[in-house]
Amino acid sequence: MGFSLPEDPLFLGFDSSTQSLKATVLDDKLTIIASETVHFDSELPHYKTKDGVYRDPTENGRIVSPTLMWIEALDLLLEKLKTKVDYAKVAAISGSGQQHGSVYWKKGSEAILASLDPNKKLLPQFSEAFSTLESPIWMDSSTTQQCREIEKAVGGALELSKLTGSTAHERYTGPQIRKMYEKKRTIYDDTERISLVSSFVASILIGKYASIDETDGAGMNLMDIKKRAWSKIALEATAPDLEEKLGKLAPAHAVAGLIAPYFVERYKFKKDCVIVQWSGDNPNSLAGLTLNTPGDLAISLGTSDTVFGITSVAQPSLEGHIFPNPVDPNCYMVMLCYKNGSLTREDVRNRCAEKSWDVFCECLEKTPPLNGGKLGFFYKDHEILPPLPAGFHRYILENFSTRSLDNIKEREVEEFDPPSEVRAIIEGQFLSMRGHAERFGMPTPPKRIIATGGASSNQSILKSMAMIFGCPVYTVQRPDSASLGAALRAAHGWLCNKEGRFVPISSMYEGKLDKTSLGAKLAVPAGEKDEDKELLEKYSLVVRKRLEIEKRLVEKLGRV
Ligand code: ADP
Ligand code: XUL
Repeated sequence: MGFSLPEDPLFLGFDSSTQSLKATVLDDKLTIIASETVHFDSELPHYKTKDGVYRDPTENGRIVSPTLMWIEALDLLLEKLKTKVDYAKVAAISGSGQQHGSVYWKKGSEAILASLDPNKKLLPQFSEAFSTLESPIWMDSSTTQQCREIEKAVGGALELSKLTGSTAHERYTGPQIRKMYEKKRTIYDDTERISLVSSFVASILIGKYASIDETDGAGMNLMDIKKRAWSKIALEATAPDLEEKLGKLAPAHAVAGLIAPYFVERYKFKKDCVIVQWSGDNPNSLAGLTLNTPGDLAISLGTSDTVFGITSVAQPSLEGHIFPNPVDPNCYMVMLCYKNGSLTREDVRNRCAEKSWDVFCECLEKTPPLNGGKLGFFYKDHEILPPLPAGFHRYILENFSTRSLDNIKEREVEEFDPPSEVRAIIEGQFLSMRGHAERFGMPTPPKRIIATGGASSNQSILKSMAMIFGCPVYTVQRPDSASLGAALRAAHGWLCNKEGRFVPISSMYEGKLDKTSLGAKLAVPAGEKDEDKELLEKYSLVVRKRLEIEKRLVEKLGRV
């Protein structure tokens, strides 16, 4: 049975990401009718961010973003978008936020949210609303001590993972909050509400504190993944009086509230426009890519690189993350996350390919698959997976034509020639993703991969992905699946609200996906020739060799 949407409505999805704020607007046929972006570094240069963030020179691993920049970006985006979209037609809005980042609302700020003056921009009205103006974000790696303390308090890393879906990770919000409590007690005590980036923007849109959604909430080391409720044990292990500062949890498809009068008066949104719970960027991408088959794998190549899929059983382990599926309350999403994604590819492009993606592609095309045994580990920033400090490690595999792992030896070298360096970063990233995805129980080989994120527009990169994983690679119409997913979730939340019950999201596009802007298109077919299969076998060997070398690097350089 299909569901029809109201006549002529529009659905607006935002994505508040590391480097930009984006918006995608869908009509009732689920076709993209408009999109817009505000790029932080170039359009809001007065915040002096680099890649949307500040890397604190005085504290190793501390990375934050200016909270007010995200608000000014919203002012600017709404101004830019109003020339393209009739806001009065928007039936529902939802959004996506970079995961884990946190915002600290000062005591008394809910009153600010409730009384916004439509004659003024948002920015000046929030200057006194936060107990700190610097939001810790997902790139931060300064909370190792707090991670170990929390794990110890709950009975170990595996116990925490079984409870919350992940072992403690530096970027996760719980360890970040604990650090705030331990090191900046006044800020913690002055705070009445802690929001994630997702619930923070949703709060502005509804004019009161929005709940944290259960999916993004799983990226905090604070939520019981099975009960989808705050875990008392994890809360106590993190900081006192935390539950009241976090507020309630809500499912991702729930309505957070009606749009605040500010937006009705200033931008002419309709009073009955609903704000559907915002969620994290990876969960929104999962929705936007319409991932609903366990054999499908999605790879997002954005500021961070992520690999994700869906599963009906939650089996948290020491590696990877489990979150509730944002569009299906009966299942979960599994995910791996790499910090060294696009910014590290850009670093290699700038050093070895004349700062040009075209030259970067030429390098990839003129070097052979397997790179003559040249294997690279490139970490411009402290890496999450594996947990290794910044550094570059290059090896040449010898006796590499053999079929046995034991015979392959590696020799460390200082540098590669520029084209090989380019191939080494791309192959290295995909070999690692494949190895860890297999270890985490994701399908091998996947039935197909759907690629998204800024770098998924690069065909040469996708070709390497198809070769290393041994499956076809699909892409979506636009590489920005997070804001698209948010727009789709806005429509889904609107529908569930109208029906007064949960409605499967697939009912909105089943049988007509290709006629919407959501359909995935084949970008690179799987190699079917004998030589492709032989190549895949060799890559399988290199995956194992890479994990072996990686383990040694972690033993030598990683943190305890
Ligand atoms: P975010 O995670 O902030 O949403 P995006 O998904 O928008 O990031 O990706 C932005 C990144 O996309 C840029 O940092 C850039 O490195 C990368 N990118 C853009 N075009 C290409 C290309 N042709 N080849 C490889 N990478 C690209
Ligand atoms: C996921 C993660 C990153 C951010 C990027 O755990 O840390 O993918 O969500 O915005």
